[in-house]
Amino acid sequence: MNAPESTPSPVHLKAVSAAGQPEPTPALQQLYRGFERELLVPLWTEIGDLMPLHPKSKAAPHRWRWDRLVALAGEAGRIVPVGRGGERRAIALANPSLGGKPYATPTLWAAIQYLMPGEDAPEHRHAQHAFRFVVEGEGVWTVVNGDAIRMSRGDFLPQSAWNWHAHHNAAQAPMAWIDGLDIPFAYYTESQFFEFGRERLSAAEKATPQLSRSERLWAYPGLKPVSQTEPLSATPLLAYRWVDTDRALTEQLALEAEGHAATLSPGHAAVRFSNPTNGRDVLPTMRCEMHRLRAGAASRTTREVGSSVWQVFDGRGTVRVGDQRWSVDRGDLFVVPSWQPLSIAAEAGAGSLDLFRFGDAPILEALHAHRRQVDAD
Ligand code: GTQ
Ligand code: FE2
Repeated sequence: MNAPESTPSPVHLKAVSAAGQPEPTPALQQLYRGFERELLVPLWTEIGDLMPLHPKSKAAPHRWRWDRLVALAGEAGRIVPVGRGGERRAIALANPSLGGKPYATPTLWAAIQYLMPGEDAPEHRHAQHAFRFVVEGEGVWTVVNGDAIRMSRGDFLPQSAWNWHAHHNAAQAPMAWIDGLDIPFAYYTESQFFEFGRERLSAAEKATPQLSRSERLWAYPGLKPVSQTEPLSATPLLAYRWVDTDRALTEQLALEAEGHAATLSPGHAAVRFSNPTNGRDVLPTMRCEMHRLRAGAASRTTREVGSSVWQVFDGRGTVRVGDQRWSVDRGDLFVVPSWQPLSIAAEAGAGSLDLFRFGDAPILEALHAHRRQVDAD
C-alpha cells in the first residue's frame, strides 16, 4: 500500500530475520501493516526483550573518578549560582546506556552537590526519598524541618519524603558530598510531588550544633524514647555518625579474628543503616550500607535483582562488574546494574577498603521480586 518495500518497518525486519517467526509471506506483511495501523504489537516479535530468561539491564556498569567530579563541581561553584528555581548545585551521574538521562541506574539518582562558603540551598520538600553521604570535608549543616544536622566525613544522613530541607555552608571552604535519591523511580511511576519552602533560614536554623535534635532523641542504640514508640516508615534518626559505623565494622573484623561468626565472608564486614522504629531499611525505597574489606580480602561474587551505586570511602582495590574491571580509589563511584555479577577486592599490603553503597532492594523486596545469588568461588 503506502510504505514502499525498500523501507520496511522494524517489525517487518524482525519477522524475516528472527528464529521462531512465521514465514515472511505477503499475507504476513499485510497482517503486520494492519497491526501498525491499529497500534497493535504482537508478543512473538518482542518476547526476547520483554520476557528474557533473567534480567538484562539497559544500564551499563560504569565507574566515575572522584577527582574529576570534584574538579567540575568546583568549576560549577565558581560559575553557577545556587538559589530558588534550580534549587541545588547538584550534578548527576548519567549512566552511559540510559540515553543521556541523569540517571545512574534505571531507579536511582546519584549526584555530587557543592556549596561555596556561606552559601545556602533554599528550603523545599518532595515526594522523593533522599540521603547525603560525605566522603570528605565538613562545614555544611543540612536543616531538616528546622533541625540543623552537621555533615562530616563518613556521616550518612537519610532524609525521607516530604520533609522540609535546606543546606547551609557555615564554613570558610567549599564542601562537596553525594546525594542519593529515587528520582528515576518516581519519574517512571509518575508519583512526584514538590513544594517550595521559605527563601531564607532563620538565625536559629543557621545554628551549628554538634548534635541535631533527632540524634539527641534517637541515637542511643537499642533505646527508644518511650514517648515515641509508634513504628515509622522512614527513620527519625537523621544522622548516622562515622565514629559508630567505623567501630561496628572494626568490631566485626575483630570478632572474626577471634573465631566468632560476624562477617559476610572472610575479611568482609558490612553494616546496614536501619530505621530504629521498625528495624527495616533506613528509607522505604533505598537500602544503604557500609562495607569494609580487610587488606588483601575479596568479596564473594554476587548478583542481585535491582541496581546499586557504590562509592569508595577509603582505601584502594579492584572491582569487577559484569565484563568490566576497574581499579578504584577514594571517592570513586560505580554502578552495578540488575543481575550483573559483582566482586570487590581490597589491595594487599595496604589499609582496608571501605565502601558505601545504596540500592533499590526495598522496592523489589516489597513486590516479592528480589533475588540474590552468590556465585561459587
Ligand atoms: O539536596 O535537596 O541531588 O532535592 C537532587 C534533588 C539534591 C537536595 C539532589 C534534591 C536535592
Ligand atoms: Fe531536595
